[in-house]
Amino acid sequence: MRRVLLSLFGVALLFGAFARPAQATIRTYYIAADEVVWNYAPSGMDVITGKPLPPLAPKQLGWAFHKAAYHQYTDATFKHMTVRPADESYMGLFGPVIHAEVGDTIVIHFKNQTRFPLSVHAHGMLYDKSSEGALYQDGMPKSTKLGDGVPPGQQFTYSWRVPDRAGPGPGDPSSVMWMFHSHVDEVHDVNTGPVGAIVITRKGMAKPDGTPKDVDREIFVVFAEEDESSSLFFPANVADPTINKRHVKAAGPYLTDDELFSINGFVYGNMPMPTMRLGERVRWYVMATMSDFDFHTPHWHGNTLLIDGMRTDITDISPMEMRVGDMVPDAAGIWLLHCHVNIHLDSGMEARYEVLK
Ligand SMILES: [Cu+2]
Repeated sequence: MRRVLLSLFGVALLFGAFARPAQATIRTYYIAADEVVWNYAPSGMDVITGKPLPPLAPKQLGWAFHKAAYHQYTDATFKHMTVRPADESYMGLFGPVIHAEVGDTIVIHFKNQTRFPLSVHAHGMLYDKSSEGALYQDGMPKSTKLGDGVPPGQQFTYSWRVPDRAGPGPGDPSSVMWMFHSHVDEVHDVNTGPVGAIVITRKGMAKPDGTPKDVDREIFVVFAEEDESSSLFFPANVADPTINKRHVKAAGPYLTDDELFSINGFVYGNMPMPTMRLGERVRWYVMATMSDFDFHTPHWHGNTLLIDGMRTDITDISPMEMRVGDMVPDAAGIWLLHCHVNIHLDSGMEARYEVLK
């Protein structure tokens, strides 16, 4: 009898240990997809050379287009957009950035404020089929598919868990980046614009806001060959005389010269400069989107980085590839950051960053 009681006591202790609530944080974000008119070269200049932009190609609509972007909002009313600080204006079309620590759960309240069905599909996270945000025949009942294509004006809540395998691996620094984007009609959705980032910090390495403790400044850059003739807005852009001022005729897809080799939605140095200070621990999150040939070789002038444990000032990214690089700048000044693929560089895939004293 005594032995039975003891084992029951043991089972109770064990149960207690497992039933103790985990130290997990729920990170809640309100994100809408909004329609914007986006100008890739708002200064109207080639800021790198100080000269005018190159002349429009014969079938180029212009430098500005109707696009969609994800925006963060303060609450469930989706009335107040979260104000992006001035020092993050360089992020342009890209964002928002979600931060979480391994063990957390991320909840995204999504509202589609555009005219097209769109979704939020996350890379790297652990989710149920209903939170995948990708539309295809996956054997699931229709009742689970609302998040795979949220109709205009409607909302959906995605829930993603952040287990170890969503966080940094043994060779990674204290945080890794994943992307999220719309995946109803993936090729067209991504060229329409909405793409954001998720930073996952190693367990025990996150500040309360989820950013890594051993980093002073995080910088995000997306190298994207934006094919505007693959955008969902393509017919609307062609038909809009404020966008298509020269009335370029385009009867079907791929009939314009609108492939913009952009960084965060900017070409020819129009990206506002991200700034950092000498000696700061700067973490660069770099990725490519997808297009006909979204292979890029970002090159940082002036300073070096540690990527995959190796020292470099250049890296390579394939379509939708994501990379993390750590820089401790020791050279002050304004420095070029550009793609080393010649045709991309010639087409304006260049920006600058500034290291302050
Ligand atoms: Cu490139």
